[in-house]
Amino acid sequence: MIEKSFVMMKPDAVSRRLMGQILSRFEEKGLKIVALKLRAIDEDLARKHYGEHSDKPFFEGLIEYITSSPALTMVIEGDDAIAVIRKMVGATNPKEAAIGTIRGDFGMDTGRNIIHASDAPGSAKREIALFFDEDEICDYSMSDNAWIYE
Ligand code: IDP
Ligand code: MG
Repeated sequence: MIEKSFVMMKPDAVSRRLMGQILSRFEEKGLKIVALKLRAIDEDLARKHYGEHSDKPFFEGLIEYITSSPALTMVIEGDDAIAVIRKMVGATNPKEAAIGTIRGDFGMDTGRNIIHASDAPGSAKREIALFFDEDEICDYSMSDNAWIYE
């Protein structure tokens, strides 16, 4: 099923100049970028986005990290995109994430783990609406579609 996922390169990815490399991975895989915005995430938005973790001991540090410097927010589309992207992102702790995944290749610490990606259709819908207006999401077709999908 064609799905949309909310993906965010966190401030460490942007500040370490990893945006191009990471974006290339999604393009090379055959996924479609349908929205993309570099933006500062304010405290209110960060708290809403990570609301499910508000009771965790790492929560305040997480809010500080996410709001510390701009992040690259995206909506990425493709067949089973939510699960495919989570697989490309890798485990939450970059030391445990498989080599070949984004976190496994670029990170060291759970508190600096490079990238966020929606984990299920419900959270994808919620997160996309939190970060993008409907008219910011592009509807277009790729000329290589028949070479990516059977
Ligand atoms: P996920 O991003 O792989 O879905 P979650 O468990 O949902 O992982 O946690 C959300 C984010 O909170 C993580 O990506 C990471 O930035 C941060 N986080 C989770 N656990 C810890 C921790 O133990 N220390 C510091 N930050 C953490
Ligand atoms: Mg999560």
